Order: sequence, then C-alpha cells, then structure tokens
Amino acid sequence: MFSRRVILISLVALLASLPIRVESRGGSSSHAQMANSQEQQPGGTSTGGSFAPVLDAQKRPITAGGFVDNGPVVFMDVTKKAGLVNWRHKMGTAKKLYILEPDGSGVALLDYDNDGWLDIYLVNGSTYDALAGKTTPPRAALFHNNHDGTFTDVAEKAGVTNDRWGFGAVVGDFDNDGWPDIYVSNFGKNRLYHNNHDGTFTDVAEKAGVALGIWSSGATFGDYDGDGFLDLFVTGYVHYDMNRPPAPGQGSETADYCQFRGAPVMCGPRGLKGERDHLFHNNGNGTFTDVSEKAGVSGPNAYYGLAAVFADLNDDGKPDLAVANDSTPNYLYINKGDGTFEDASAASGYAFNGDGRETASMGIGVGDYLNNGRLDLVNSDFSDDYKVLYRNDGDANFTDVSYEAGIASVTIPFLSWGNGFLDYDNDGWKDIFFANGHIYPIVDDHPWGTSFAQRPLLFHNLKNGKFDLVPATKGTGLAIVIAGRGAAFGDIFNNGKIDVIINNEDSAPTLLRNVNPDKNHWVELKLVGGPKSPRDAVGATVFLTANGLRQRGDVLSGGSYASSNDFRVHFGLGDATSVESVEIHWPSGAKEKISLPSVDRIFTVEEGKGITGELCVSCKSQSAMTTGQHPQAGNSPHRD
Ligand SMILES: [Ca+2]
Ligand SMILES: [Ca+2]
Ligand SMILES: [Ca+2]
Ligand SMILES: [Ca+2]
Repeated sequence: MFSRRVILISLVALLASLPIRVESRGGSSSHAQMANSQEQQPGGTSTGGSFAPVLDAQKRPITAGGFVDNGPVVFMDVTKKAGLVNWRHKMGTAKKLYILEPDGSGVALLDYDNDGWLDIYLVNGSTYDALAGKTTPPRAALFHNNHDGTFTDVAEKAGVTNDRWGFGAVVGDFDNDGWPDIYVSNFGKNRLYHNNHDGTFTDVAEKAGVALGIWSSGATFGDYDGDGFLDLFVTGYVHYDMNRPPAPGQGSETADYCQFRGAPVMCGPRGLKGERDHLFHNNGNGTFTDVSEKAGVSGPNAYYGLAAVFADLNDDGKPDLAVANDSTPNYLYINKGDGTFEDASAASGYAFNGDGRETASMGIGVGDYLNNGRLDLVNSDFSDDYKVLYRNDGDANFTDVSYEAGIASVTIPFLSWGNGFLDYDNDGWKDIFFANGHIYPIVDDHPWGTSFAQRPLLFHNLKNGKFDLVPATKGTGLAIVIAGRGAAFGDIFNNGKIDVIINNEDSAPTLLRNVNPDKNHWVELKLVGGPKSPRDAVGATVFLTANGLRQRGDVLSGGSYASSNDFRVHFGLGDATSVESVEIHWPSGAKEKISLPSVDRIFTVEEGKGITGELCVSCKSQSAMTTGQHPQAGNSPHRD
C-alpha cells in the first residue's frame, strides 16, 4: 500500500522506466536486469507510471462509477437482510494519518460448529483510545449461519472478540480434533483460538508459542513437513512504534515516502523498518516451534508482508509458500522436502511484475484458471499499478500475462485487497474477483481518477486465457462503492454458487450473494484427512473430470488479503449431469479415485473411506438434507 506517485523519486524512475514499461512485458532479459537493481534498492524507485484519470459519463472516477442500467445480475448485496449490518469495523481515525490505520482487516469463512453451514469471522481493528483503556475496544464478529439466510453474532459467547488491533484471520484444525481453529494476526500479540467443540474457543497462543507481539498480517496453515499436523506461517509487516509514529508529510530522509502526488499523507511502508516473517512447526502436542531461520523463510530483508498462502505450485506433492509483500518484491519459496525451502522469488518470476517492478501486493488468489492442472496466482496491488496475473508455466515458473489476459489496463485506477479465483457461473472455468478501496481519504478531494471507496471488480473467464470485466449493473452487488479490504469466497448458502464476504474499512461488511441465473450443475467436496493427513485436509488437491473437462481444486488456508476461504472444493460442471472421474491427492501422499453418484450437492469424502455424507439443500426429500453431513468430528484426536 505504498504511494505509487512519489514525485521526487519518480523523476529518475520515469526516465529509466518508460521504455521498459512498453516493451518489456514478458521480456525476460530486462526483467532480470530490473530484478537485480531493485533487489539492491528495495526502498526504491519503482512506479507503475503516471496515469490520466479515467472518468465515467458523469465525470466520476471509474472506481466509483461506470455503472450500466442493464446488464448481468451476478451478486446482490444482502448484508442488511442477512443481519450483518449492525457490526462495524473500526481502525484508527477517519483521516488515516498513520500507517497503522488504513490497511483494514481480513475475514474468514469456517463452519465452527460443524453443522454443515459456513459461519463468518470478521476481524476488527481498534482505536488509540481503546488501546489506552479509555473506551471499549471494537470487537470481532463471529456470525453464526442460521441456515435461513440470516446470521447471529455469537462472538462474545464464543470468546473470540479479540479486542486488539486486528488484521488477519486464518483457519486450520491445528490439533486434528475435527473442529476448525482460528489464528488471528494483530498489531501486538496474536491469538490462536482453539475450538472447544461447544460453541466456544480458548486463546492458546501463548501456550502454543505463536503469540509473537509484533505487527503481523496474513497467515496460512499448511503441513510443510508432511507429518500430518498443520504448521503455521505468519507474515510480519512494519516495525511500528506507537509512541513515535512517523508524522504525515514529514520526516527527514523518508520525507519522500510521506506524499502522494505531492500531497502530504501518512508515511510508509517505505522508509519504515519492516518485520521478519515466522514459520511455526507444529509439534503435535499443542505447541509450536519457530523454525523460520532454519527453514529459510524468515525473510531477512524484512519486507512488508501482507498475505501468504501454502500451495503446491510445482506439483511435487509438497506445499510451497507464496508471500505478498507491500512495496517490496514478493516471496516464493519452494518446499525442498527436507524441512527447508529454496528462495525462488526472483527465479520464479513471482517477485516482480512483468515490467520487472516490485508492486505493493496486498492479496493472493490461487487457482488453475486455464484448466491445465497447474496452480496460477493473481495478486492485488496499489492504484496506478495493474493487477498481476501470474500464469504457471510448469514447475512454478510464472509469467505475467495480465495484459494478454485482459485484466491489466482496467484495474489500474483501483487499489485492490481481497482477491481470488472463483467460478461464479459454474461453467467450469475459474473467474477472478477483487475487493477494492483506497488508503488515502484525500484522494476524494483531488481529480486523480480514484476514490477512497471503490466498487469491486469481477472478471469472467473466457476459456481461452482471457477475461472480460463483468459490467457493474445498477442495483447489483457489482455497483456498490465500499472501502473494501479482506475478502473471502465460499458457498455460504449451500446452493452451489460461490458468494463473497468483504470486511470494509470503518464500516459494516458486505455480503455479496451469488444470484447468477445460470442453470449449470456443480458439486462440492468437503474433504476429511485420514491418520497421516491434516484432519481438515488442507493441502489436498482434487482433479475432477466432467464433460471431458479436467479441473483442479485445492484445499487452501489463507491467501486473499489476510483472509481465509471455504475449505470445501467447488467445481462448476456446466451442463454436465454426471462426473466422469475424481482423483484426490491427499496430503499424506495417498492418491484415491472415487466416483460421485450424483451432482448438485456437497459430498463429504474421508481419506480411505470414500463418501461418508452428503448435503443437498435443493433436494425435496428432507432426509437427504440431514443425512450424515459430517463424518464424526470426534472429541478425541484421530491419531495415536
Ligand atoms: Ca456453521
Ligand atoms: Ca481443532
Ligand atoms: Ca507439519
Ligand atoms: Ca466461470
């Protein structure tokens, strides 16, 4: 979240950069050159260029306008109807004078009570008065899904209000008891909320050794060493002294970092000291050991980490690690299988965009949008930078294809946060969503073509490597203007259509219900790992073939911006009414083929046991709705 318009430094940057911007897309030699120079100067000079404002017919910035009267109806904003509108996010002051204030918080989707319906955990920020003990702190929300389209906030009763200056939330069943636990990243100590199976949680972060106490952002669970227990990676953002905050628009050697297009704004992150990242190995007994250094993922440059996700990017069965860094190169670590990782950030092409520039990365989406069996990555970033689609060309070699794919130019005015791949129309091809919103309130006072509150962006996959922006039809969820931050994707209403929940800065959240009128078929798999896999199957990969189309789905924890998505693997099937084959690669290494007897429902599949339950909301028979939604989420650990 760095001002791309740092005027003074830009003079040098612009001269050096303009020709490269135009010609170097996909050009590997200039890419490498830029990469080298920028690694030496991470404080640096990279900017996306200066862009003229894009206005709509009513002279509004395109980020807060561009609506059409008639067009597709994909999402409806059901926040109020769902009962989410009375909870408010709050972070610092409205003016956002210090970097602690504008980043906002994440959101996690999890079924905390194992009733088969996704619940929503929204992280809250805090205020200076609350930290000083003068006022009641803003509290996180845990919205229980009432199965009827409404939700009830049970955070107090559940003991997960956090009451700290919060940023991220990630889900993982770290103790393999069949009940999802929540890790909350804060400015200050973090929380590990252990699920007590009775609707309550207990914060065991201190006891488990994962509390830290710095400024943490997005985290991710993944079993990097294959011992069947989920390990935890936590990004570190900025080293921040609450008592000596850098004043806006000022500073000595860092003055240039406190301006945006010549106007004074909050300082940072450039010019500020970063924090290192942390990898915690799960000891299997409720405690973790910090192995960041040994594993080679501590990020000794202390870049400004905002989001992270474990995912098998080179298809060797071991989870690799992608880290989105703000205003500094991204990290991509390849899991070597011996407890350590190889830093492939630059070599993989993920550290920079195709112009060889470090971007202010906020979020990471992971998905196989080409249906070629490989996981691609899409990063959100600052306004005046295009959003970056990294195509996986095999063995974790990534190519920036944003321009060819059609997501580059249109995303430039937007400042994007929570993002991800989702197949919103169930045609079997993964689409892309961005939640957006600026960090500087002053952008609304200037004709810069961007706005503090922004509309979300949805791109439709055209099945040929290209995407089309879905128009923002008035009255629909794509024509809302919000200060979006964290976003999570999942089938919140169990009807096979992927919905989006967004945590907005200083306001109520937004629940976008997917009402796309397609009649396409679908299927979802809730995976349960066996004794040698994490119980929640994080790290599992599913290959499903229907109508001759082979799709890939992965169970991933984390990603987006400091958020966590539905663990159930979702497949749109187009007009296929049956599934030809399903192959599951479990984290244990076991590969299993199963056959699905029907579609348009959610199957529970347990490693080594096949289908153990199903849920079909649209089925007429009441019994089908209640048949074994859950394999026994037992009270005792499932391994010795
Ligand atoms: Ca639930
Ligand atoms: Ca648990
Ligand atoms: Ca492990
Ligand atoms: Ca699609």
